[in-house]
Amino acid sequence: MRTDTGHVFKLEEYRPSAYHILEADLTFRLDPNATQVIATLTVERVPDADSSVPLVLDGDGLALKRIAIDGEELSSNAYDATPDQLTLAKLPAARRFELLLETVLSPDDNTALMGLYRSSGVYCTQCEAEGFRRITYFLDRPDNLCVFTVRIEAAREYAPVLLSNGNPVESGDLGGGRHYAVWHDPFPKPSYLFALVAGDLGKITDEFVTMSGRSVALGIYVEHGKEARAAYAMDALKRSMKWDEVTFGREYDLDVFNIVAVSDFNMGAMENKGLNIFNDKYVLADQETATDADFANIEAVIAHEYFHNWTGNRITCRDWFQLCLKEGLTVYRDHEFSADQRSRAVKRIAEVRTLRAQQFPEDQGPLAHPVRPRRYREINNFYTATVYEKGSEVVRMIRTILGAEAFRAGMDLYFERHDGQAVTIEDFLKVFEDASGRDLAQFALWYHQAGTPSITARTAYHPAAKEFVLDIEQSVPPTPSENRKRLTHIPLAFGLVGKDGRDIVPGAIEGAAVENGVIHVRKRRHTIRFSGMAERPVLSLNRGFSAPITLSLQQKADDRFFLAAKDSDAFSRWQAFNGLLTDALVAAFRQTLGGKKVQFSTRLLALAGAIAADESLEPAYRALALSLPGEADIAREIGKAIDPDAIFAGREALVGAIANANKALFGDLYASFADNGPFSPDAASAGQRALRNVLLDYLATQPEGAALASSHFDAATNMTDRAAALATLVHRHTASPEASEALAAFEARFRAAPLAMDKWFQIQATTPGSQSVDTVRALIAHPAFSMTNPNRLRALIGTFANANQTGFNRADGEGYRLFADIVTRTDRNNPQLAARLATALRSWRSLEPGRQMKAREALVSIANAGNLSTDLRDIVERTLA
Ligand code: 0A1
Ligand code: ZN
Repeated sequence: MRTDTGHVFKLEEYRPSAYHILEADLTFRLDPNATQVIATLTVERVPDADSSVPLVLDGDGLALKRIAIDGEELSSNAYDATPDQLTLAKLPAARRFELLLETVLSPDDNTALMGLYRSSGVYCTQCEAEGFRRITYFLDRPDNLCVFTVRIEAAREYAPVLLSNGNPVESGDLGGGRHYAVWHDPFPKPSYLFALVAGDLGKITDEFVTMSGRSVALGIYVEHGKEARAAYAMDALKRSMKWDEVTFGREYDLDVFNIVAVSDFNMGAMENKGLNIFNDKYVLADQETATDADFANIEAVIAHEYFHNWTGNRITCRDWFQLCLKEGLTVYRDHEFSADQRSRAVKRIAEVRTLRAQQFPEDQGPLAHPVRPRRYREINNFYTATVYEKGSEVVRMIRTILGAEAFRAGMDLYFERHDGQAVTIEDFLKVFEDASGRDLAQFALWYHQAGTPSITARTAYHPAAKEFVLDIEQSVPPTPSENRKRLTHIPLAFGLVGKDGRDIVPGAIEGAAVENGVIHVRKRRHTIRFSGMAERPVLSLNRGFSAPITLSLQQKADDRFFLAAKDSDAFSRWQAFNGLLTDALVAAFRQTLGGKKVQFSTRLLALAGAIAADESLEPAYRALALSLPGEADIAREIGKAIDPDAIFAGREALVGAIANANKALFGDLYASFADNGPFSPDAASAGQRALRNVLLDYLATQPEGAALASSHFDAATNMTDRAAALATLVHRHTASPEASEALAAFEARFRAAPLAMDKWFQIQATTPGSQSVDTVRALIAHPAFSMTNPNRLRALIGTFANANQTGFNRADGEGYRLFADIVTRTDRNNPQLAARLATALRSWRSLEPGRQMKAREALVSIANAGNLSTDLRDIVERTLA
């Protein structure tokens, strides 16, 4: 493992390379501890570069066995090879030459899961962002586009399946129990998209006929015996391929498209050209082991990786500062796909909840960075919610500003102009300017400036003048190393809602550009006058969350209740109700802290009942609306001096109050959903299960709650219901015999199913209260747990740190200490995973002073552990700064 050099990479220091690797012919002779890699690279000096410019190739922990140029072995004074770099100072005068490199690798010792490693005996690779340099020396940068031909040799018994990028060319026997396969990818690509898989895997196959009539052979490879669980992923793949043709005119370009599921993977999945490699949790699903959320995630991740074929692979990033170019855009595309496949309003609400829960705290804490950062020490630490989720919101805003048609014209131009190139955010914005004739210079600040902009708004109605006046002010709070912010272009979708719930169309509008229901806020302050308003409207602002901002709108309670019941925009109705709940929860927190009795308005409790029973709303929507803001959401709203125990108590009080006020109604509704027929993972059926399970959680606060949840658990015929009932039992009736029996039954049933056991770990890791630290410590010793498998570690430790506010933030600091210990231990094997886990401490400064001190001590203990990876040191130092 490389230790930290402290080097900071800067956007302005980007320089094109003097050399280009045009072709790479790679031969892999696979062996668990001594894999031989022979790379024959066709290298070309760029036209105006001098042959005295050395060729410097990236490496990471490599051992060079052989080196030759144009067939001649090099003497040792002709090059300088360290594990992390190969420098060739004496090069042929000819511009083009062939460089041969031989390295030897030990996949079984690769615990970082970057480069070539083995997962459950299967050889696989992960090269984004800088993993290819752990395989051979290379220009391991995304602007070097290269044609790869790959020959894989392995023992047939252990690795009957041999896969790489592109199309299969040849395969055959080598004698001695070994065999080979050759793959060729005609599309020049950066090294981060290289992939190889070899192992003994089961397979399902299918076919997709593209819009121009070409047949593509589809394959999904999984562990033997798990083939049936890949069917949903295959269906999602075919729907994704079709959708990209219909929605963006994008056709698939190779003869084959393969997906491989592995059980040890640092992230969700990887878009390697023609050979996507997936964390198996985003491939495997059936009703027995996967929840409805798992099915939805599989659909989204399959689509995401597939969509990268155009947004990422055919058009890639010039450098890693441009990561959002492919990620923000591809997330936007997968969001749209899911919205089209499911319910648009429900999908949007879920996206906004995720954005607020994950990106807002990042943007408001020590790890804040622009969507396109200008600096990094370790690029692995920039696969963040800001780059992905806020990056997607920025693309969504471009569409809002331009309108659907000009946006599509811009995307068409992007594909036409930049196919086969490695480009920048400036290139991306330019296509939309060219396609629409609009100036996006001010808008571009969304990419360059960190921080969540905030809008404050006030309204007044003047009946005599029939005028409605809206005052808007924008500001962006300072973030680390960016004190002064500039004003950006914020597209605010809005409606002026009349008494009957319908939008009123105003007469003249003055004070800001307003087009198609969108206010274009560009200045610090705007006073917007709507004339011809015969009645006082209620303002519905930032509809559909058209801009990722925080909004403080001074609005009377009556108006908010009105919007929650009447707004014609479903998202805004949810937003209004969610805002009312959040305010009630903040008030409950303050009452708890002040030792006062916690009280809620009967109107709010009744509205919860009305939403639950509103047949005009789809069940999935009702379920989301009734899922109260989480403890972390409430903490973010409060902002400082957080006492998680008081937040928890206030939230529990509201759950109880809603349940008490709506007992009979919830009971009847719950019963009405009881028999929902044979299982189907479709969105409508999932919505019914979601609503029924939310109702169960409320009903479980009542005297017969444990018995009800227990029978729900026993009667469950699918994982969604089983896991929901288990969570309700374990969280609401922690010490009850029903909870222990259900935990034992679940464990007995799924002991040998790791992805299902992850749910068992997660549910226990999120049990509220201080004793959960001990529960987590005990579970670390459970035979199904593993300190090296990323999914297990995230399920138990990641979930505990991110989703158990009262346990993790235990007042004596024991949660932090346990966490710091695991993070430091993980860093020795897998720096990327350790660094990601460590981000759970990013909001430590908003805690009350006692916990703040304890959290800081934990961070300092990690920093002082010695021999930290660049990944972990970068996160810990920025968090403490
Ligand atoms: N490009 C992938 C994300 C990814 C990034 C780094 C990885 O290294 C372990 C793996 C995957 C995506 O957006 O899906
Ligand atoms: Zn991606």
